[in-house]
Amino acid sequence: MKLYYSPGACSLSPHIVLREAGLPFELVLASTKTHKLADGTDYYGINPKGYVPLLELDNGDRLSEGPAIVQYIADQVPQRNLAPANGTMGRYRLQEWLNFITSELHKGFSPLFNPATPEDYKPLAKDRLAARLKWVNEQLEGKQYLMGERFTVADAYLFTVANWTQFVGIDISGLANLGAYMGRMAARAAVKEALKAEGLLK
Ligand SMILES: N[C@@H](CCC(=O)N[C@@H](CS)C(=O)NCC(=O)O)C(=O)O
Repeated sequence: MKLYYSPGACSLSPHIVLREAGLPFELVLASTKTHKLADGTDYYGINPKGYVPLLELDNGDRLSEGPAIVQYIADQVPQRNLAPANGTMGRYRLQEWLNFITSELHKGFSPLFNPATPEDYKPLAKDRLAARLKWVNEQLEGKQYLMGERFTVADAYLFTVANWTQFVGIDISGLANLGAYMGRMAARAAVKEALKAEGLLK
């Protein structure tokens, strides 16, 4: 498989999951600014949406949208328990998290990274994200991971987006559960390997 990614972007989530899954894959850098690959290939020709992540399967099929990609990877290695089984309430709970992270967190950060966003909108966007993260902090009370004691693909996604708080000036130092969770996630071998491979950790 090939994962089209950009360092530190939301593609870090499926990147972590591929490593947690122990599956072989190739990383292909796709610039979110120029929309070109390192060799100059137009990325829009590969993913007409222009964004990462994109997973290319060995049969050539291409799957986009982070929440779908991470579930696909989890389902290739059911023995690793990266997601509750399809059709169970646990899977719907996982999807509830993935949808929350994608729509309420991830897309809340996007305007903060966009140079075209008017400055006076940014405090509003940050306050909204801070309120959402406070709620996540409460949900993590007494839990190791979002779904309980076990890591799931939703954790790779939450870690990826919550990590962006440091770049946009959202202070999460008062959110003790979230802080401890981020430390636990950063200590996972797959997370460290993914960060290293993206040039984000020495
Ligand atoms: N709905 C997509 C959004 C992906 C997305 O926002 N990707 C960003 C990086 S975090 C990107 O590639 N932006 C560049 C662009 O949209 O051209 C998903 O959840 O996978």
